[in-house]
Amino acid sequence: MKRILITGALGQIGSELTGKLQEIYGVENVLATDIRPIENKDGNFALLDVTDGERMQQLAKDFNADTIMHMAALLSAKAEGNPLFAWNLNMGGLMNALETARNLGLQFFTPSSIGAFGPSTPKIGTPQDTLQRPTTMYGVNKVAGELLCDYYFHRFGVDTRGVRFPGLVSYVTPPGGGTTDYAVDIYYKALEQGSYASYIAQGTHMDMMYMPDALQAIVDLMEADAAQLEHRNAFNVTAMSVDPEAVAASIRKHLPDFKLTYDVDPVRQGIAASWPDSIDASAAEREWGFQVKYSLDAMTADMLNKLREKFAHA
Ligand code: AKB
Repeated sequence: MKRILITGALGQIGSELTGKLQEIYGVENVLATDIRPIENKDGNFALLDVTDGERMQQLAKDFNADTIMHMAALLSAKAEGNPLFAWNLNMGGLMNALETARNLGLQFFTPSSIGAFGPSTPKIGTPQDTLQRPTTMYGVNKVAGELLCDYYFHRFGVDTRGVRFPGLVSYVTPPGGGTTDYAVDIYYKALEQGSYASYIAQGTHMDMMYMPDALQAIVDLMEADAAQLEHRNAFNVTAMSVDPEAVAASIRKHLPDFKLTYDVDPVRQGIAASWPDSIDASAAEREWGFQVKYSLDAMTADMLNKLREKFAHA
């Protein structure tokens, strides 16, 4: 992996992944693309609507890419608001990225999600290989995407790889339109207002991971010896299983007066209730050495420090 084209480079993961890849492989070896223009960033950038497969392939060819990381997607709550648009963007973009990889012989990465599971999936210690009957458009897209990535490997020999991300927490780019976003918002509000009204109900557990661990997981999987990969795509990865109260309790270790209240949003609560409480990441640990550095408390300490610095410089 040395010449990498990233789609969705201004998104929640893409904006940090771009910097990480530039650090590892060199600024000149990363081409960031997004549908929105980029401002004040180092490195190569091109405008790209991922539903335009011809342009995607031309950009990858001109850049002499050997890898494509397809990050552009509509998240779960937004996708429920506009299911047809979500299908066209999430599936159309993915097909274009897979075709680009197939035609140009590129290594390929795309994230799946805990959203690929549904209410009939085992909720606790959700296995790597299990029942997947999601009830959201986002989940339908993710399951179809996982299958397509496997298909492109078996049918065309494309070196496809991917993980199922849990909710990702970061102080850099706010997420947009996800179900797990409360776990980011809560830190901002803790510092700004000393209180937070959670749209996810008390006792609703979901998996989460701190962004530095998520970025390292992507690099480690892409660098892993292909011979060790039994699964290749959609590896369960997680760092913690938390509900809003657990995050609040962790915040109170730094801000003892922090108050958590509830103002539950039925749409996002319904999605959260259909997802696992905790997933089992042992296949990723076994096959490519997946591990995390940040527990809930370590993440909280870092989030609060970094957000304080960010607010001080705003
Ligand atoms: C979302 O909430 O939609 C995402 C995800 C878990 O895929 N963060």
